[in-house]
Amino acid sequence: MRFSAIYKNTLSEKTRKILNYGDIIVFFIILVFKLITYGKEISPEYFDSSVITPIIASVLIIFSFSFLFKGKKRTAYLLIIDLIISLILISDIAYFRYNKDIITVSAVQTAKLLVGVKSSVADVLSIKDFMFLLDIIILVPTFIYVKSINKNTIKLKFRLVLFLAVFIFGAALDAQQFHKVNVEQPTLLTAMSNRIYLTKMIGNLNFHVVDAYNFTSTKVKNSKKLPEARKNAINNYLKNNNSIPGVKFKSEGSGKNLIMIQVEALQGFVVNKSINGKEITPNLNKWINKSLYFDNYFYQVAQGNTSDAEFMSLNSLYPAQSGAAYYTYAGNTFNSIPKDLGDKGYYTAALHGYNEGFWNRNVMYKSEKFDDFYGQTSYKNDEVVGMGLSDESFLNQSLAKMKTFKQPYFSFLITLSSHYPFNDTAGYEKYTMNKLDVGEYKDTLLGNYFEGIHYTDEQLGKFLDKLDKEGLTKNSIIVLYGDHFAIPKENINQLYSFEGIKDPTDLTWYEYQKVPMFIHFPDDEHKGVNHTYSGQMDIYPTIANLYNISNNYMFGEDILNVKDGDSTNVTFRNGSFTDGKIFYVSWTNTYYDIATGKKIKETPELNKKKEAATTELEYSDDLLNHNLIKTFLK
Ligand code: GP9
Ligand code: MN
Repeated sequence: MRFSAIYKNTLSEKTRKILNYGDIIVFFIILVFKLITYGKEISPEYFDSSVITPIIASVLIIFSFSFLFKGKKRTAYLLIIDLIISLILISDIAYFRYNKDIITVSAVQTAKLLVGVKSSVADVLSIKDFMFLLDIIILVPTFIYVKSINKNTIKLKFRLVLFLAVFIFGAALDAQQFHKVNVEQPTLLTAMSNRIYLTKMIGNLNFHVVDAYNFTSTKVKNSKKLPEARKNAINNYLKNNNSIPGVKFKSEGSGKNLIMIQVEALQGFVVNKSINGKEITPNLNKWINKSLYFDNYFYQVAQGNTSDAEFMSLNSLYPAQSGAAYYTYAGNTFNSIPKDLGDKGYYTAALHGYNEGFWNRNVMYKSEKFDDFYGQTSYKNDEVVGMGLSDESFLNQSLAKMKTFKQPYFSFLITLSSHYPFNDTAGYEKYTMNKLDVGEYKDTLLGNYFEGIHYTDEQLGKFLDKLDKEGLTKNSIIVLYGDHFAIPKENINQLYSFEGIKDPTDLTWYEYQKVPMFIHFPDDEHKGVNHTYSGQMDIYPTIANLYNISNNYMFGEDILNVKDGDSTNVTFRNGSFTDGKIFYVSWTNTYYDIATGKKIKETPELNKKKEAATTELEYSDDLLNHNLIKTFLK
């Protein structure tokens, strides 16, 4: 006691002033250290010095507020903040261990969906995680020490200046980081496709702030009660949409397995196309000839990309207006294909050899009622091509799993290797037995895509042939389709020049947004080409008829039992639509005659169709925003 008193008296005024802030300084250092440790723990693959800036920025903001308090209040502020952050980090680490992803508010909300029956919170936690609480050992004595020398001499004015300076500095650093993310991946902050990467870019604390903001803003936006009349209108509209049961193909799949394969970036124009005398997709071409092939089938994805393709195909609901439905609506009730086939006694499984948390699949697949999700951790990562586990290994391992599934089953497989920017040409070449010579297109985006999709085609061919050999094609219906474009709009001229297109219009662009879709029936039955204009919204209604499922909550139409003429109504998220004869392009408010390729004037009838397309999108939005399937099912 005496010693410390003497020691304190010997401190110069300046040192004493600095030591007055000792608690805040120690708090700052510890927090940054903890956040860096956490970052390293969850994503060593992304871990480099660039993670430090966003961490410092967010800590500076939190830390700036401590200048507003003094004495006991400051100690309380620092302790509470430290505790909250420690608990967040512990939950994050524990969640990561099980889900290989960052925890979100909606994941917490649907917590009961997340932890498998077998694992409890205790299983997921490890003693090591509580290290994040150990800093208390340093913090508490520091607080006591600072309190003992703190004479509360610092004036409020000065503290206010300090607060503002630190806050503004932190906010500016943060803004710079957010700007960087927005330029690099404009939809990442709203759609949250890759949360681990986002966390690296903006830091853990910012991630949780953005997530909480997204969650609350959706909640606030949707808090207004939907009038009963509106609910009834939507309910009636949907009932009407599927009121006439299909006659053709009815129940052809009943009792049979359903194998659905969503192929990464498989675009329509590569089908039956050759380069330097060699087919780009010889295997798909072969299977198309054995199947019912839909050659006017569009992808309809929005910001949710791959996840939107899944969402539409499995639910026949439109993608979210912004962001990804797989993230925003993961807590909703769905009447999905796995749910309805599950009710019929099917075993249902989703298979994808990539990070389980990507596109929030780990959460969403539970809501869609898949019995099981086999993600990255269910596969041996023995061969990497492109973004991750190679399609070859993924499909081989998936087949081995499928052979153990109780029949009848629904297997939903999502491939990966042919992912943009297709630059793992070394990988494609190494693992392709029948190499493709892309000639002058070598090392261009288009050439790389040809190599990538050629590789994937080969793996799909091997997989389908094996299904055949195993006799599985005899008692299964196979549906295969592309998820979305491969060649983005900004590179579309490469594609146009390859195709020899001279004066492309917006209609031309849309005509190139078709993706292959085929349904293979046992014994190659019903093979042929179906030219119906249709899209991803229409898969489920088609399957519903094939499997005798009655689902009143689908916006799409059964392609094999179209009501009027030769098209379903294909509506895109941006309001563009086609009825197979005309094409409306929303961003220029222009109608095209598909047969002539010429622009046409709006007629009252066309205007009505345009309104109808918008209404349908609004209905779908209301249905998702107010979780109406849950209400309707009651
Ligand atoms: C990864 C994959 C890619 O799991 O499905 O999604 P994308 O980037 O194509 O939307
Ligand atoms: Mn994709």
